[in-house]
Amino acid sequence: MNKIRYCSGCGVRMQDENILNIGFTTNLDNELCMRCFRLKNYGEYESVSSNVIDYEKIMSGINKKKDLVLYVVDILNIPKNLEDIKKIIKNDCLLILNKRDLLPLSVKDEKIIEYIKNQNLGFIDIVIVSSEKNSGMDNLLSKIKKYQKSNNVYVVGYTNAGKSSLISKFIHDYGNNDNNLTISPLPSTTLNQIEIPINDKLTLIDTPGIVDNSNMINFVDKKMYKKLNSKREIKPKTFQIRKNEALLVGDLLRINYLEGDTNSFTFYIPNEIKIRRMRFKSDYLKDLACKEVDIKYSEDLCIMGLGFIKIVAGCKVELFINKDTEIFTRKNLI
Ligand SMILES: Nc1nc2c(ncn2[C@@H]2O[C@H](COP(=O)(O)OP(=O)(O)OP(=O)(O)O)[C@@H](O)[C@H]2O)c(=O)[nH]1
Ligand SMILES: [Mg+2]
Repeated sequence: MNKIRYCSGCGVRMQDENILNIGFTTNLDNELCMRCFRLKNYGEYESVSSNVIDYEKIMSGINKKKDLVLYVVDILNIPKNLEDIKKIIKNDCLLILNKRDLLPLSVKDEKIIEYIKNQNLGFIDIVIVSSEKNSGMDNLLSKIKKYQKSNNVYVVGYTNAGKSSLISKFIHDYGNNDNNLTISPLPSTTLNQIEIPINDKLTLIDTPGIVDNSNMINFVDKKMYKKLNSKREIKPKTFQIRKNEALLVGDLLRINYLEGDTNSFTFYIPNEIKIRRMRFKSDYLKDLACKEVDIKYSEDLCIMGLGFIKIVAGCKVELFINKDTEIFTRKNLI
């Protein structure tokens, strides 16, 4: 009988029988499955359908225990209803806002923490980190020590939030093991839960990301994935806009300004995505779904996967965008 081995990059059970199935390796003594090996060594991305992930089993396993859960969220793309995670996980949750490096340094962390605390969503605490820049980790470690119920601490969140990246930094900063977790800009990189002992008091458990079907990342090509997964501090771009003017954001989004006074739109989106003015009368991108949005005074327009636009005055806009991408408004975050 074949021995049972799990890939230390994505957690999948390895097999040496079918190259077309996940977990394939030529040698069951390898640490990594072929997909993780290729990703790490050659940067070759191979997407995997999230259907292969047994979320129900993983999530119900977490619920059966009282262990602390770290809920990792991409700070640029904070979900509309952060508290929805509680429908899936009943454990104590520490909210981790990751990718801090994307927001300008001038933004105050305390302000963002207050903003979320004021919503009383039931998280036991909120921590802001950057896995990329390895910042905020000491603070996170001290909060984990404060709230952990046992050695085991689960790391959950939507796909691409940076769960594996965060754990890798923990291994690097506080652990004595090798770091083998696979990290990639594609959704569904981690395929099964993986236990990573950090020290004799803490084991982090990486889990596959929950797939958010309303995230733009699902509808773009690999080149655009990389752009949306930026590593550079955002330089916010402000546009003054008036009635009957239009803006084009990459080839992803068109904004028609329908009603309202002269307004100011400040874009917090990856620098790699270009924004330009376009003719209001042009038909460009009009084949995409059209969504009308009423924006109140001091609200952000959030576009899941792309980032957000800070808007000053109330107005009405018309957006042309992929039909499944979620769009919502919220009070200005910053
Ligand atoms: N700018 C920035 N990018 C980050 C940060 N943390 C992670 N990333 C990037 O986000 C992408 C996803 O990272 P992963 O660690 O694979 O995310 P994950 O949550 O484990 O994803 P799944 O395994 O698919 O659920 C990669 O391109 C990372 O380099 C961060 O702090 N800042
Ligand atoms: Mg992962």
